[in-house]
Amino acid sequence: MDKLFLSKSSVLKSLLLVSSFLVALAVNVSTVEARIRHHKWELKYEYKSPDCFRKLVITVNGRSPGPTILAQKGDTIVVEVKNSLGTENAAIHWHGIRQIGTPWFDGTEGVTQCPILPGETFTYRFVVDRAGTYIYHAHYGMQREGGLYGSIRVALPDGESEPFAYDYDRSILLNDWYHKSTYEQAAGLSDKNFSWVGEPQSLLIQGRGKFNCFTVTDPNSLCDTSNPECSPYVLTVVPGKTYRLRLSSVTALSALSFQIEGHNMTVVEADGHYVEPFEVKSLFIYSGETYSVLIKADQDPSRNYWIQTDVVSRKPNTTSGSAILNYYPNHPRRPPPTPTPARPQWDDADSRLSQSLSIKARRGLGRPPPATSDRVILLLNTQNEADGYRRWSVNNVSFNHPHTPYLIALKHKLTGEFDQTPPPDGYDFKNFDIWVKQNNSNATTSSGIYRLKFSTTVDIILQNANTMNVNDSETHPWHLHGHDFWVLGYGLGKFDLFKDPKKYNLVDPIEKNTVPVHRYGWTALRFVADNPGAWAFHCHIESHFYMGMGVVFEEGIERVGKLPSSIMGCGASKGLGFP
Ligand SMILES: *[C@@H]1O[C@H](CO)[C@@H](O)[C@H](O)[C@H]1NC(C)=O
Ligand SMILES: *[C@@H]1O[C@H](CO)[C@@H](O)[C@H](O)[C@H]1NC(C)=O
Ligand SMILES: *[C@@H]1O[C@H](CO)[C@@H](O)[C@H](O)[C@H]1NC(C)=O
Ligand SMILES: *[C@@H]1O[C@H](CO)[C@@H](O)[C@H](O)[C@H]1NC(C)=O
Ligand SMILES: *[C@@H]1O[C@H](CO)[C@@H](O)[C@H](O)[C@H]1NC(C)=O
Ligand SMILES: *[C@@H]1O[C@H](CO)[C@@H](O)[C@H](O)[C@H]1NC(C)=O
Ligand SMILES: *[C@@H]1O[C@H](CO)[C@@H](O)[C@H](O)[C@H]1NC(C)=O
Ligand SMILES: *[C@@H]1O[C@H](CO)[C@@H](O)[C@H](O)[C@H]1NC(C)=O
Ligand SMILES: [Cu+2]
Repeated sequence: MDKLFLSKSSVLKSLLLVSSFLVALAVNVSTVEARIRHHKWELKYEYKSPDCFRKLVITVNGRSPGPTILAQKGDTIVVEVKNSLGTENAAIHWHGIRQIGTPWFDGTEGVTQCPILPGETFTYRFVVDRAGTYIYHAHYGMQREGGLYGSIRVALPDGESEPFAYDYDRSILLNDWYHKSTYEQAAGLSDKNFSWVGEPQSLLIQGRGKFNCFTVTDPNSLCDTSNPECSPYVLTVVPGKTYRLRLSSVTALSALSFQIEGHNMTVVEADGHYVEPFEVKSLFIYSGETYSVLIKADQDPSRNYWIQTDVVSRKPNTTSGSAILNYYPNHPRRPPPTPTPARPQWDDADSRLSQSLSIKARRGLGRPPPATSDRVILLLNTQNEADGYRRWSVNNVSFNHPHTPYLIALKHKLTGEFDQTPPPDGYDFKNFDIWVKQNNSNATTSSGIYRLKFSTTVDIILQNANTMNVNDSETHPWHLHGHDFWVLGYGLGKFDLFKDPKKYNLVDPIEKNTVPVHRYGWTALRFVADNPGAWAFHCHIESHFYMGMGVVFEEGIERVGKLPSSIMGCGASKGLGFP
């Protein structure tokens, strides 16, 4: 018996050896064979009716949202973008991809590249170095809200598995939708007679929404609620199975809630990082954020359920966005027998702050942040006027980007191309009243940037305040390019430079690339400036960034390799990069 047992165990051992060899081989094969994923895209304006109202939409290969990029960690993504927009420039940002070693393919017009001119083809080439849920979208003017966006899903290498189990994986993009063109909106925002974009006309789930066509008064507009382009998105589930939903928000303005009638969701991933799981009935999601949630199809399978998104944080004037959770084999178009779920209270700021605080790194899988930082930058967000124009400013400086992209100007030492005075690291913190209606008509505009010492640790505190309207403060989702940051804390009221850092979470902070700054509140972040390049950090609300709510960080520019000539051609970069 003993002998048999022994020999059995040695057989087992050698089996184990063989299988671990196979695993190692598989790992090596997948690293060696990290694939090149080649995509050919054409951008076009086409008439579409995503919410039943017909308007010109930017499509990628005929679609909006564009095609989903599927890849495995370590793969190289190559996207050949042909700009067939006719009379409009373009640039595409790969949101959440850090572009390590390829800062010139971040896709941020004015920061990392010249725009892609109509008729031209530009090739992006970058490595997806971490598994997770990401997005891509236009980063030229307010072009994203024209419809140029899509999902990126990066899987783990073969043989590695997620710290949670699921049967199926689905990507769902959330968006708000305007009927006016980007140009009408931009013209209103940049007029001295300021005209605000207003609330969106509808909310889209995976590119589909429903506008109430009866309210259309313009006889020339085409709005048809029976158009199949605006039939609701259907998520079909098999009873008993678990689904991983990869939710991303690309809204132009709105903070959203997302819920599925009768089903709780377990949050497991945020911006490509594992979250210590927690359950929600409603997920709050801000523009530029991505989450994975798990849902189990464990409810009465004889019916369908509502999937619903709503505007929160601003007084809504937009009907809910709806989709259908379809239990197989029910008919996918069969409406749920129940009324649509109640909206979460739009002004329930406590629930939103509380959810932000719940998002922690998964135990044992988070990277701890450096214990201290080398530099602290306080960024006060205010609304004001500059030269008679309504603007958003950071430390009294409203951002205007120059004609020559920073990356090129910095690398080629074209010092005349942007303001060499860096914006301030803080503001008159003690005396500033964040609760009072802002009344500063003398903010300055500048193209100055923050120069960070390479490899240093930087803390950023984003401080929110009242706008130029009485009793009004808005939620701003800030997005950092080229990095993830640790979210060290959120608070309400004025940040206290001496007391609040003592309460930072240095144990299990989540890493993210986008965070909300809550109304009248602050958010503290920490990141290491170790990715050579020039990186935008800005409010992800289209009109806010357009109105100056952003900054640029430079780090390690001397380490940036030779810039590809394809990013050049505008401003002072004309003729650069050509022998
Ligand atoms: C896989 O690659 C690693 C490092 O590249 C090497 O040490 C290891 O021996 C390789 N394994 C196999 C099975 O080839
Ligand atoms: C300012 O714009 C509004 C529409 O947004 C218009 O009704 C008004 O006449 C304009 N005022 C001036 C002085 O141009
Ligand atoms: C609210 O929506 C209605 C109907 O679409 C529209 O007429 C009105 O201008 C909107 N109000 C605001 C403040 O956006
Ligand atoms: C969802 O969570 C709530 C609160 O934790 C609980 O009361 C409810 O029963 C859960 N619903 C389902 C379907 O699990
Ligand atoms: C706004 O600033 C102007 C100029 O400093 C001042 O005259 C005015 O009283 C201020 N208004 C308020 C409401 O603070
Ligand atoms: C911003 O500039 C205005 C006008 O120059 C000044 O009154 C105000 O104190 C400044 N605010 C801050 C926070 O520095
Ligand atoms: C803005 O600056 C102008 C010119 O420097 C000055 O006359 C005016 O009083 C300033 N206004 C405020 C509100 O500081
Ligand atoms: C602003 O808020 C304060 C405090 O809550 C309140 O006393 C005041 O009436 C509000 N003002 C307006 C115009 O709503
Ligand atoms: Cu904002």
